[in-house]
Amino acid sequence: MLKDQDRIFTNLYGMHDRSLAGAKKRGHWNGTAEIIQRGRDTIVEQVKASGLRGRGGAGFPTGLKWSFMPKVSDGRPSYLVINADESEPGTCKDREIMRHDPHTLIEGALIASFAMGANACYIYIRGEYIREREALQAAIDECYDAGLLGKNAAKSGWDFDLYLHHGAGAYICGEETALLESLEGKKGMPRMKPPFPAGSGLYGCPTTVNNVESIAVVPTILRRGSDWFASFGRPNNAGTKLFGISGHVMHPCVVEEAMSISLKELLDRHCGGVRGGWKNLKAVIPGGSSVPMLNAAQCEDAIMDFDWLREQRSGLGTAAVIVMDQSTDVIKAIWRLSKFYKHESCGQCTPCREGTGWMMRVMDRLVRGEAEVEEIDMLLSVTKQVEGHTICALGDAAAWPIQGLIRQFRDEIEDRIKAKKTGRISAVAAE
Ligand code: L3W
Ligand code: SF4
Repeated sequence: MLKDQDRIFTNLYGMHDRSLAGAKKRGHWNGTAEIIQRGRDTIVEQVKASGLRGRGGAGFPTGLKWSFMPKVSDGRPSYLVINADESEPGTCKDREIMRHDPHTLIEGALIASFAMGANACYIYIRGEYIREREALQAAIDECYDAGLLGKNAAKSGWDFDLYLHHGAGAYICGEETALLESLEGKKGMPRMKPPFPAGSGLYGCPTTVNNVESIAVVPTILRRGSDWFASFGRPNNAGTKLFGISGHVMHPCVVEEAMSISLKELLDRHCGGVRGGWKNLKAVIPGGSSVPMLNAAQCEDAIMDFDWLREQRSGLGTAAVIVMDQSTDVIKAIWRLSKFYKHESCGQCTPCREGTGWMMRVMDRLVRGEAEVEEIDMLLSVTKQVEGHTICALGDAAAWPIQGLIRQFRDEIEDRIKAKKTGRISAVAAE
């Protein structure tokens, strides 16, 4: 278990002093100028050595991503954009950072921007996060007043401005290129990649888009050392990590733990275990709504990191752990997600626009048991035609949970169809 002294986000645990004075007491903004004076290359190398992988869902190595930014400007400015559009169903970890520890994020933004040659950073915050944007804006104002932002920020010799931009409620704006479009004042529609943002991002300029948690851990990594961060978790899965646990546990919570903790320890230690005991567990979505669920047998041995979950054909995603006990109608749970993805598809590419509608309509019948058994394979084939054939990852995200449902609970889907045909069930509420 992670010891208290190794937690980065200590303010989540009861103190709730998010002021600059409180942040300084916890060690933030301590020696920031000295960190910056290590130089760009050293900072990037230290982040690489820490093994930090992006905390937004894809797990791309953070230091490597930073190294794609140009070392010498061709006249275009470089930007850091922080993705705070946390909208993945089940996910609320970045909210905790912005609400309770905004200074950790702001200090990280300054250091990361310097390391990428950016004099400006935009934080794109989910529109519904009203209290969080108030907390962040208050912290940004405090920093300008204290000389930690602006010209010669924190006496580092680096000029740095930080802007907070509010989203307006579209899930797709959490996709990095849709976010950039939205930031430019356009409709939030994903761009084709390549070019990746490091080559052509915000206003056609070199840009790195990083998740809130990825940036907020950087100052502590650079203070305590890459080896310290890399000492947590299995190889290639380094660090401490925020997990947001919801659903059928006794005490849902957001908690910081060492990467590669077992699912059992995570739930028992921090959430009072599964409602009705471990034997009552039916399934777990381990990383937000876009990743396929694990069945109870897989959960027995589950290790909460990128590689173990990928080997199980699931994923760590946003580390939003959604626990479902035996009372759960898993078909209905995934039907609800398919409605969500249909609604949030931006509609610009055909496999996603049409496929999400197809998948939702078949799920509509499956949840009521009003389909033919053969339609299960037809649905699976539709998911395969969507997966990997779209401009952005929303198509995959719509396909994968359905694939997981069919893989883990085909019997339950077939039983429902048979029960409906023989009159054993009359209707399943699908509202
Ligand atoms: C330069 C290359 N850059 C990749 C960069 C790329 C991006 C990052 C990861 O989706 C997933 C998605 C959701 N040269 C590069 C390169 N990059 N190759 O690396 O890229 P990618 O395409 O693997 O993923 P993505 O498009 O960032 C993210 C999943 O996360 N997800 C949840 C998302 C929701 C939230 C939220 O609510 N906050 O994050 C959960 O699983 O489905 O699969 O920066 O540019 N050759
Ligand atoms: Fe839009 Fe869906 Fe295509 Fe992404 S996959 S660009 S959300 S239509």
